[in-house]
Amino acid sequence: MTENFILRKSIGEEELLTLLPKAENIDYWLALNPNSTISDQPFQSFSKLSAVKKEELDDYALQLREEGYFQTSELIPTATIQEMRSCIENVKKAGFPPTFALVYDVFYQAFSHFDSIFTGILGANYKLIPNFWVYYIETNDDGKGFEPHRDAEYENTIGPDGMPTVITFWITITEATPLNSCMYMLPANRDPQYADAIKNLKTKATQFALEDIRALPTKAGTISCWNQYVFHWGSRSSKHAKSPRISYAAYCQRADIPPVDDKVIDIPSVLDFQTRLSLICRGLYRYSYVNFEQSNQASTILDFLKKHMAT
Ligand SMILES: O=C(O)CCC(=O)C(=O)O
Ligand SMILES: [Fe+2]
Repeated sequence: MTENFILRKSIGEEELLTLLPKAENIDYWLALNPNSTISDQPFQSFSKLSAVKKEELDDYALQLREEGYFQTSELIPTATIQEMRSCIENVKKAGFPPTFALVYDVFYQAFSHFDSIFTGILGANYKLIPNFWVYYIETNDDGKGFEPHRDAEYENTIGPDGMPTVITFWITITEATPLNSCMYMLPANRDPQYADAIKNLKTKATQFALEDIRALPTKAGTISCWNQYVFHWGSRSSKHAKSPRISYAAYCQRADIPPVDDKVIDIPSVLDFQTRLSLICRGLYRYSYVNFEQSNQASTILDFLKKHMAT
């Protein structure tokens, strides 16, 4: 494991340990959210909805090239966002890390709404890299997002045209504000160390001016995308915040470069319950590995995650 993994996020191990056996049972999840489905083909209803206008796409591509990120308008319908939120709230109330909500179809069906943007940015047949995480930032002073970092898992993923071949997508399920932990971004063109970061994943961000930090308040149902090297973080929440900040994230890559990771998923494709569980376990293992390693229950949890990752 590299230094990258130390950055990541904490999990309540003791609670998780007692819950793990339930996680293997699809009926448990279906009963937990009776209005949501878990089918073998969550992309089945996949259709090219809401094609984005060319001028809009050109703007996104330009900002991505110059500043390393872009954000869309609100693309996901309210009913879909509400279903996602119920799934996440119920999974969390049951004591699981919110990332387990990704067993439900709705999070994959939502690709219908992003498809034209991802295709415009990454080209046809782009792939999902299932580095999953669901963020649930509580409305208190302890709540905070993921600390300042570059995603920096893969080097040299900027093409000759300046466009990324891999993007992170981060989708808001509630509105993100400075009070409940929105994203903060150092635009690539304000970061003196950005060019080095593309080649050297360990490059820090220590030379920028504070006034160049940009807050990204974001409405629910919006897609934010950034490249692997732009410096960013989820800020600290406040007890005065009215609503938790909830979002989910993963990566996509172009189809015409070799897979950047060990798991890369076609869209649409079969993605049954077992596979989804294995990908959720992979995300938890990958991004919480250090936490688990330090806890007393670590070996049981890691064994569970590894068993499912192998399926
Ligand atoms: O939501 C957050 O706090 C951080 C998200 C992030 O850094 C990412 O998805 O790359
Ligand atoms: Fe990140």
